Amino acid sequence: MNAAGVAPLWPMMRNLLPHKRPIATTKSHHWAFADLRPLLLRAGQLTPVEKAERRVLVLSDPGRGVGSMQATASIYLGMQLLLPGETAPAHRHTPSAARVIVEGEGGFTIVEGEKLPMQEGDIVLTPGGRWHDHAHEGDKPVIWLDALDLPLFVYLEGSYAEEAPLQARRNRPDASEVEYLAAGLRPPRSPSAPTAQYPMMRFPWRRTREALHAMAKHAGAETVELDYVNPETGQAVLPALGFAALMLRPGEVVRPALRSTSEVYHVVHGKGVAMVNGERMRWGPKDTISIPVFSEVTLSADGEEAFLIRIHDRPLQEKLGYYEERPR
Ligand code: GTQ
Repeated sequence: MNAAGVAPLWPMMRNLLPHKRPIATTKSHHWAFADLRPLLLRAGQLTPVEKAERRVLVLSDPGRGVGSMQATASIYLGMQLLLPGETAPAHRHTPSAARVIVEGEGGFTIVEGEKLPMQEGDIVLTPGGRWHDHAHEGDKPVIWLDALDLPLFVYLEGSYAEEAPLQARRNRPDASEVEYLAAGLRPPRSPSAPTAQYPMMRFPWRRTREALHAMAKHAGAETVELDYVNPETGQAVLPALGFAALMLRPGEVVRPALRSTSEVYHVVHGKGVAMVNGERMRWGPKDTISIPVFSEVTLSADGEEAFLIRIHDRPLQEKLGYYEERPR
């Protein structure tokens, strides 16, 4: 069989097609920001950004072993550092990225000429195929969490990048401060002018937080959660990855349905406990937790309110037609 270039299916059948639910390779993990920050700052001392191109520590899935370049099957996560005055050169690549800003002020990403300021808790998109570079006008380090659908592109043998000089910046605020300042309002569109595929590439945290707060006042027993959407289409903001913001009221316990997605929770604010398939994790501000497919997750906040951003691959799974939720 080996010589003929074939292999029997039957010994592998149940690995490929397990009964009733998939087998997760991903192992849930809690990355404490307090552990990552000193390592990242040390990398900042040792590794010039010109040499690194992107100065990033990748959050490696323990289920895939040391040095793994992914956090879950579909989600790559990296903690990126930019020091005052530094720039990370322009490039574009097939995978899409989003950044959640973790620490610092004065950083920004330029996507196709649009300057997107980075403030803590903001989500900034760099969709696949779009030129982007990063820069920093502040006086302290800036740190953000990169989330990319990179593992899919690597698996598909579709991952590559092109490089270019830094981009010129348009001298106006980004679309979240101009065209899409208020929910439910957008500029009129003429039939001859097609809308941009990614009309809004920055989601300011201040507004997300206000919206969650307002919901929380009237939510009763419901979970206080908002999906990030493309303001023109109401669809997910990127082709494969989706984002949601979750507020836990003081002492609140949230038990989501079992979902077919792999996921990541990033803590913007607050402290609490996560139980993931029976494993207890204590989380605090700026920590990150990975969640394998169909996990039993229970989240609870300590005495004060908490805010988390959830990153997941539901948009991809819906395109493939298999997204599913199962009751606890
Ligand atoms: O900032 O463009 O963490 O291209 C990995 C690949 C960040 C980026 C990463 C990238 C970037």
